[in-house]
Amino acid sequence: MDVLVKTGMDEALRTYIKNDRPFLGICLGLQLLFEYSEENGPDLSLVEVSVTQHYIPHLNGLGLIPGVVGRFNSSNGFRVPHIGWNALQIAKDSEILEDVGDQHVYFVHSYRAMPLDNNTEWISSTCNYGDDFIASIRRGNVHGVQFHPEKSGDVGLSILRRFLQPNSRGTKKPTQGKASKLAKRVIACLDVRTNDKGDLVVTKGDQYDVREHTKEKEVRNLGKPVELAGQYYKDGADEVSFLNITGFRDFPLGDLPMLQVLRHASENVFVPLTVGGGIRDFTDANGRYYSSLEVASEYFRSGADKISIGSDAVYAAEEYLKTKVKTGKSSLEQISRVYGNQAVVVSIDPRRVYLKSPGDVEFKTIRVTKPGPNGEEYAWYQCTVNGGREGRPIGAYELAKAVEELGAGEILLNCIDCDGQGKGFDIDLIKLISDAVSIPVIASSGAGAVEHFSEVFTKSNASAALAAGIFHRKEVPIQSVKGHLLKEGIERVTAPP
Ligand code: 1PR
Repeated sequence: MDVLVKTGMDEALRTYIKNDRPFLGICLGLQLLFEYSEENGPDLSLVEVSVTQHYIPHLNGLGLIPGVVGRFNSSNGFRVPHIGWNALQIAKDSEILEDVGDQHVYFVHSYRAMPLDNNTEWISSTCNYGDDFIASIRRGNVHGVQFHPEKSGDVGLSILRRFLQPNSRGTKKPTQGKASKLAKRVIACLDVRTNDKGDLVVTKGDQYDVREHTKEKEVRNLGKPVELAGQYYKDGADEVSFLNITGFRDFPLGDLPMLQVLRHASENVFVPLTVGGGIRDFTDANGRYYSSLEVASEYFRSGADKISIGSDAVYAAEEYLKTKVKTGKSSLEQISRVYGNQAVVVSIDPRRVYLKSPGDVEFKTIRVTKPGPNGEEYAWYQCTVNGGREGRPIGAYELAKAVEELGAGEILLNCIDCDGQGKGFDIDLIKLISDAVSIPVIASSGAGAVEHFSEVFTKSNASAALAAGIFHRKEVPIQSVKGHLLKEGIERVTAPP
């Protein structure tokens, strides 16, 4: 809205829409049609200077549709942001939604507008997430959708096609989507780094060791990042993550191949892309300073929908727990302030440390399901930085709660002990963290069979499960995971007809 007002586009848009010219607003593009939004209070001290110069404290919308865009209420047990695939309840004929039916579409947002008596005439569909909120509007040639058609796979592409080519719209009545819950997501993860020959490859470690156990100790090469991402999209992955695993030492903006990977992948992959690795403030060899916000912005511009912060989030959480002050200066706070917390994932790399007694450390301790090698019944999960190379004085539990307060929108929960072992997710850890926070948690590390996915979804509150090795080695296809979840009655993304 700030940019629209500054450039005079707000008035032009109002006139354009009132004249019933073709319009499709996506996510914020729908939200700005309402009267005003509660998002982004006037806390100017936390905003980048370039943004504050033109900052409007009370964010008015275009005021074309009655209603206020407010925050989801997380107190009723629903995790905020609302991230993932959900179904629509069609309220009226919208033409562009004709092919949706029972299929899920992808949402990622913390704010939404609600149906009111005086805006019902606009509403073409709603979605239920705790409450029924407005998922799309339509009046004449004016459309708006809260979800992301450009990230909703084939069904999303059909929505865009129907908008762009009105002649392709039929007279078919849209079929009603059946009531659905937010689907549990299945995510394919690509750990990416340069191998010893200088090629960017997808690699995969055992407990984070990505080198072959041969004399040469080469970096394991499991394929090319863009090709594999495209393959996983076709196979039905609900999201794809790229982790630039040597980003902690190689500056990502110097590592242009990673940006190119994102650009090329986003040309063919129409589900959300997350990228992580190396997001921090950096001064290059020529003394030029880059803020973490610049690094993240470059990733977003290259096609990422979410960025993931590892090491830098650990330092920020340690500082926050020590001082109890939110400085607004950490990469996590800056990026979530500018891009919204739904765009910021924190990747945690914990290692299990067994204990004889729960009082042995100052960190949150749990009673483990399986005792340790010396019969220990307790453990804590120590966070690490730099790809597991350095243990830090903070537990995964303390970190998760701190980063939620600092503005993380989601947690990617790895476990070094389980990584690449194929023996299942660390349910003790995932239960601990997913019960501790109200943002979505992605379970990661250890998937070896379809049953491991249903296990993690039934025994913990994880919102998504991520795997790498079994997909790269073609041991378990993504579709078998989804077929299994369907059989077990776990809500998962519906396949196209
Ligand atoms: O610290 O902000 O630069 O971020 C670095 C990122 O790179 C972090 O997200 C960190 O988890 C990741 N990373 C660093 N080193 C490694 C490594 O493997 N040597 N990969 C690494 C982490 C874990 C998962 C893996 C799952 C599933 N890999 O990404 O994909 O464990 O594997 P599985 O299904 O085969 O068990 P920063």
